[in-house]
This record gives sequence, structure tokens and C-alpha cells, in this order.
Amino acid sequence: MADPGGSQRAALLAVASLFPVPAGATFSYGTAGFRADGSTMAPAVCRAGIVAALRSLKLGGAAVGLVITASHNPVADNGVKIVDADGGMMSQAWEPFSDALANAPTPDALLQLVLQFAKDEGITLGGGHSAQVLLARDTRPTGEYLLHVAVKGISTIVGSVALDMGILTTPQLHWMVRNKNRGLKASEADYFTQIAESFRHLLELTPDDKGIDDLNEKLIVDGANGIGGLKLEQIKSNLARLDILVRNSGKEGEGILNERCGADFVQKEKVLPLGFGPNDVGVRCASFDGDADRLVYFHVTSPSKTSVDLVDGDKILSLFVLFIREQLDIINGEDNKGLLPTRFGVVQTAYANGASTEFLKNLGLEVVFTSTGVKYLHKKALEYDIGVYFEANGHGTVLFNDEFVSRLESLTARLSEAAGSPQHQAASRLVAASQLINQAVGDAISGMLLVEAVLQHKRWSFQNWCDLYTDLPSKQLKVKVKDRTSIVTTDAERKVCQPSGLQELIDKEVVNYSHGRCFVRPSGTEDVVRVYAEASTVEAAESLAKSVAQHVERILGFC
Ligand code: G16
Repeated sequence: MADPGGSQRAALLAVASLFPVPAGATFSYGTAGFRADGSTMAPAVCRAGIVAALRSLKLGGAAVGLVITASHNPVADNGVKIVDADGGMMSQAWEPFSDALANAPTPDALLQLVLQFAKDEGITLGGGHSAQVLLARDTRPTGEYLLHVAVKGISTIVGSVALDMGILTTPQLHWMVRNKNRGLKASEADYFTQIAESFRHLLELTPDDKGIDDLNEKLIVDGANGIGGLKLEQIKSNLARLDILVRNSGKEGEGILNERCGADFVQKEKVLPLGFGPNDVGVRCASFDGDADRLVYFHVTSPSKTSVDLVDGDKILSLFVLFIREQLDIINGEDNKGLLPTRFGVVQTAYANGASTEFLKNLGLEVVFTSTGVKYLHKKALEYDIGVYFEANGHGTVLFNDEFVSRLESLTARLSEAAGSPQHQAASRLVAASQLINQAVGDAISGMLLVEAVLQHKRWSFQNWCDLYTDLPSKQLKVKVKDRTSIVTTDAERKVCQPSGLQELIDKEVVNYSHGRCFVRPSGTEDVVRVYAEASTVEAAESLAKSVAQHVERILGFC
């Protein structure tokens, strides 16, 4: 092991003393980083800063990202996510070390963990490369302080550089890290330019373009009172053919982050977010979550109701799949043997509505399942030339493999002599889509623009989109228990293996319901067990969820 030197050791010991882990606290990296009440997060954030700097060193000094956000959680919570050098989530192989470091009980324990880990990973401390970490935060009140704490953690690794990119959406930071490491333009202005230009380009490729009517241009966006609304306000005047009105925009006095608004609220409760009402009947509405990495759409059904027609991540995925398939069929023919044979795959989780999976399978598509968490879906989607993944909660994107994009661009160049031919147009649409949709992570803003472009391409109303298939009624419940981690699942979280007996009880309940399906899993972002149930009627789905929640409470101990 290279001797990290006295100053390196002293810096690690000093920062660990400055941000000790309180007795009884345990941090776990979870579904998407560390999360808890913002006032308790400093030790975990500081240590995440150390991890991020080490990760950069491990990757030869490539930029990695660190974002201070708790996404869909209430405003008092906060958290930290680490972005890997490819722009995706931090390698899962580093999670055990991150957990150990976040929970290191004493300064000396922290020092020893870092030294041992650096040795095991072949990381040279205090020499060779310097680490580079890009930081951002969302709008939470504890964000500024926690970002400052993260910088302290990063700075313990001698020679590291921490670059504060400001208040950003989580997907913007992922995009910046990815671009920076690819030697591409990576500022916020570059991000806005890229999505506005590729959106305009995609619209220009709309077949028999006759423009759209006023109603279809109108889009109302619920910004969850978070950063996504603020960013959309910044860019909306540059977006062709869209008349966007932002509500819950995050501006002073508009409302509280994620409180009765935002994608998580709308998707789970299936009711109008604050600020929406009878005057919005018939207008297309979209909802972002607090850090704008999730997107759902909805319609106000009638002036007298607060319920909504919801278009969740499953239907966004289905819309994208239809669009991409249409272009691939034009290029390749339906037997996929034409100019650019393509491996096209779809990734979902157990939360995907059964009707969506059946719809996709009926299209002849390969549908695979992973555990909840973008980190799992993204990895799986990378196995295809084009991989589309979405969680029902609206978190997802379309990944175009680099080598495939090169082949696609060559094909487009080759076909340019026949510019305007259906094949040239289809290939150009795919190139534009690959530039519009965020290749690093799910992104509510760029995802929304791809939705809008596809709806215009298909000349579809919101209702046409809704009618693609009928969701099976579903219900989600949260159960507070003594220790949610005592639930262990298997089969992409569709079955419980511990505590023993629970799965048998779930099975016994499910057989009583037509189209019944139910699973339970510990949340990785909140201290709850989640229960999901699906059945042929709303009442049946609610009753199934409730019965299973009672079993969970009884076996795990209600809290
Ligand atoms: C995070 C993850 C998502 C996951 C969600 C809920 O979302 O990025 O992939 O679906 O948490 O996870 P859990 O059910 O484990 O609480 P976000 O938008 O909160 O970062």
C-alpha cells in the first residue's frame, strides 16, 4: 500500500470527528443512496463525499457525481446519491463499503476502513491521479449545508477537486458527468440546447406535418414544488410547439415540496395534485417528482371529481416502445432482417401493471423483470441495442447502445442520398430520440419532451394514449413495522422468502381474487414495507392489499 502520508490520515480522522455517527443511527445505501431526516444526514453525506472521491481515483481521476436530494420524500428528509463516471448510479459493488464507511463508529475505524479499501481496490492515496467530483443539490432547506458537508468529505482525499454545479435536477447532474467524461459539452446551457434542438428536430420529422391545434399544444406541468418546475420555467420558451404552464413550480410561496403534489403523490393516490381543478378538464397534464427524475401524465376526468385518469411509467414505456418499433419496422421490416437488425428489449419491475406486461408481450417483445431501483433496470437495459426501462412510478428512459448509435448514424448518412425516404426519416427519428432522451438516467424533462414528440408524431390525443390498454385496478399501501429489513425477497421481489410462512399467507389471499397478484417488499427509501396488490376491481385490489398488509403487521410487529 502506498503510504497515504500523515496529512491524509489526519484529514480523515478530523472529518470523522467533526461528523460522528450518533449512537443508534444506522445508514444504508438503499434503493437510491442514503436518505433520512435532513438534520441527521451530515455523517452519511460527509462519508459519501469520501466514497465519491475514492471512486473517482479508482476510475483514473474521471469525474463522478454527488447529488444532495431525497427525491420524492417529504421536504424534511434529505439524502445523497453518487453518480458513476458513466453517468449511471454508483456501481453496486461499492455499496457495502459505502454502508460500512457511513456507519464507522469511530474516527480510527473510518481511517482503517478507507486504508484497507484503498489497498484492496488498488487505489493510490496521496499520489498519481487527483479525484474530481461534480456536486449538485435540489431545493431542500438542508441542501446547502449538506452540500458543504459533502465538500468537506471529498476534500479529505488529498488532491481532490470538488466542483459545485449548483441547484440542478438529479438527471441534469447525471447527464453532465456522462458528457464530461466523454469529452462532450457538459454545462447546463449545453443540456438545455441539446434537448431543445433534438426535440425540434424530432418534430420536423413528423410525417405529413400539419401542425397541431391549440388544445394539443397546451400542457400543464405539476413541478412538485421542486427543482424540475424551476428548470422547466427556464427552458419552456425555447420548446417548439408547446404551450407549457407550470404549477407547483417551486417558486417562493407556491407550496411545499412533494406535499400533495408531484409524480409520487399522483401515481400512488390517483388524485389531482394541489393547484389543479375543474378548469383543467380536457387538458393534458404531467407531473414530476421533487428532483425531476420521475414523470407521469394525467387527465382531470370531470369538473366534479378529484380522481384522475393516470398514465404512469408503464404507459409511457408502451408509447415509446410503439414509436421505436414503428421506426425499426420501417428500417428492418417486421422480420427484423433489414438494414439494421436490432436487439430491442423492455425492462419492468414487479410494480408494472399486469395489463402493460401482457400488452408488451402481445407485441412480441422480450420483457424482463428486475428488482425495484433504476440501478437494476438500467443495467439490464444496457444489454440491448435499444433497451427501454420504466418503473410504474415514472422513473425510466430509453438506452441506445453506443455501437448501435454509430451504426444508426452511418445508416442515416448512407441513406441521405434518398433523404425524405421512409427509411431515412425513420433512422433520423431514432437518432434524434437518442439525443433527446437522457442516456444516463430517467429524466422527467427530456422524457416529457419525447412523449410530446411521439404524441405529435402519432397525432394522438391523451385519450388515444390512455386507451392503449386498460390497467388492472391496483392498490399500494405502506406498513410501518419494527424492522422492515426482516423481509427478504426473491424472483425480482415477486416472492418473499423470509420471514417464513408470509409468502404462503399471501398466496392464500391471492387465490380468492380474479386477476389477483400481490407482493410485499421493504422500501429502500423510506422506513416502511410496501404492499402492492392488483385485481379485477378497485374494491378487490384494495381488499387484497389490506388483507396482506394485516398479515405483514401481525408477523413483523406493527410500529
Ligand atoms: C428511488 C429509486 C427508484 C425507486 C424509488 C422507490 O426513486 O430511484 O428506482 O423506484 O426510489 O424505491 P423504494 O420503493 O425502495 O422506496 P426516487 O425518485 O425517490 O429517487
